[in-house]
Amino acid sequence: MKTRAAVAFEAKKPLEIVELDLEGPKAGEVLVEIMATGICHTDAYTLDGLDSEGLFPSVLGHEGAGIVREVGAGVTSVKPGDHVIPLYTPECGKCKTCLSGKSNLCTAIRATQGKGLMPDGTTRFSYKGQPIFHYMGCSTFSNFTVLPEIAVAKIRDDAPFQTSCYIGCGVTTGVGAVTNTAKVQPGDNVIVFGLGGIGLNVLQGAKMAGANMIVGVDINPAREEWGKKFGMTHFVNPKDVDGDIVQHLVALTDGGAEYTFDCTGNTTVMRQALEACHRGWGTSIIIGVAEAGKEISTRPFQLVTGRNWRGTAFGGAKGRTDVPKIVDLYMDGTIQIDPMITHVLTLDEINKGFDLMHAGESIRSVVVF
Ligand code: NAD
Ligand code: AHE
Ligand code: ZN
Repeated sequence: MKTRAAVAFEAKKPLEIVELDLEGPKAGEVLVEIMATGICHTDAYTLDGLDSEGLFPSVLGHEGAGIVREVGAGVTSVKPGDHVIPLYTPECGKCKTCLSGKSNLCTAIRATQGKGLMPDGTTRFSYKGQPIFHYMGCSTFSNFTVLPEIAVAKIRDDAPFQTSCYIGCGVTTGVGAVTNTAKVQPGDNVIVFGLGGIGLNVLQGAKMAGANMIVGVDINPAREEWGKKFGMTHFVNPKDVDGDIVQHLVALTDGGAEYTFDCTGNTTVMRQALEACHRGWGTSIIIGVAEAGKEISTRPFQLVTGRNWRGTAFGGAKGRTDVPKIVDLYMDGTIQIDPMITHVLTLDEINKGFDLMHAGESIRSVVVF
C-alpha cells in the first residue's frame, strides 16, 4: 500500500513529505493507522545527527496513537479496529528481562530495532524502490506503519488520539520516572532540571506522589509559569543565580533533594543534578538523552558520600501492562495532558513543530493525520 510520511532523508535537513510504499504486516506484526503523533526532543536529537544509532533515510516519530487496520499471521492479542499506542519499549513477557520483573527494557527485538529494521531484518517502508529505515520500532511520522505485535499497547476506545499519543513517550516517561524508577515518597524534596515536554510530567508525577518541595530549574524564564501549573513550588533560573547553582539548590532544599531528575540531555546539567542530591541518600535520575560522544563525570566522593546515580527509559513502564493504566489516569483526570499540547499541526507542517521546540515556544506539538 501507499502511505504519506515525513521522511528524514539526511541529518540536519528538514523532513520531506512524500508518499512511501509500505508492505503489509508479516507474521507477528500489525498494520496501524497513526491518527496523531507528538514530536519529542529525541526525534529532534536524531534528526540533528546527535544519535549514535541514527539512520537515514528513515521515518522518525515514536509518540503516536492509532487504530489497528490489519494483523499478520499468528497475531492474537489485538484485532483490526483496536485503538493502540506504539511502544518503543515493547513487552514480550518472555525474555530474561521481562521475566525478571526487574526492568522494562525488553530485549526481544532491541537489536533489530536499533538497526532501523523489523525483527526479520527487513524494512516495510520503501521509496522509489529503496528501503527506508524504521525508527525506535515505531515510525509514527507516517500515516500508516507496521509494528511487531509486542510493540503495541491496546487502549480504551474513548481516549482522544490527539492527546493520548503523548502517553507513547513524554507523559509515561516523566510520570513513570517518579513513580516507577525513583518511587518518590510523600514529603520528599525533588528538583527537576529542564521543564519541557518531559520535565513538566516529572513535576506532575512528583505532585501526585506527595512530594514536599518541587523545585524546577530551567534557563527559559517562560517555563516558570508552566511549572506552576503542574505542581512546581519553587523555580530557579540558573542564569539569575549569583555563584554556584549546586550550592544554591542544596541550600534551598536544606542539604539537597531526595530525588533530582535531568530532563535536559546536557551532561553538565546531569552532574549538577547528581551533586544537588542530599548527602547520604539522594538519588539522581537521568532521563535526558545525551549526544553521541558525551560522557558524565563527577568526583567519586559524591557517590562515596551516599549519592546515587540512576537512569530510566520510558519511565520504567512496562508498555503493554502500564500504558492502558496511564490512559485511565488521564481519562479520570488524575493526569493532565491537554494543557501541554500547545500546537496541533498537519503532517505538511511537521517541520514547524521542530522549529517551535528549538525556539522554546512549544511544550508538545502534535501532528494529526
Ligand atoms: P524539551 O525541548 O521539550 O525540553 C527541554 C527543556 O530543558 C527546555 O525547557 C529547555 O529550556 C531546558 N534546558 C535546556 N538546557 C538547559 C540547561 N542547561 N539548564 C536547565 N534547563 C535547560 O525536551 P523534552 O521532550 O522534554 O526532552 C527532554 C530530554 O529527555 C531530551 O534529552 C530527550 O531526548 C529525553 N527523553 C528521554 C526519554 C527516556 O526514556 N529516557 C524519553 C523522552 C525524552
Ligand atoms: N539511541 C541513543 C539512545 C537513545 C535513548 O536512550 N532512548 C531512550 C528513549 S528516548 C525517548 O524519547 C531509550 O528508551 N533508551 C533505551 C533503549 O534501549 O534505547 C544512543 O545513545 O544510541
Ligand atoms: Zn520521546
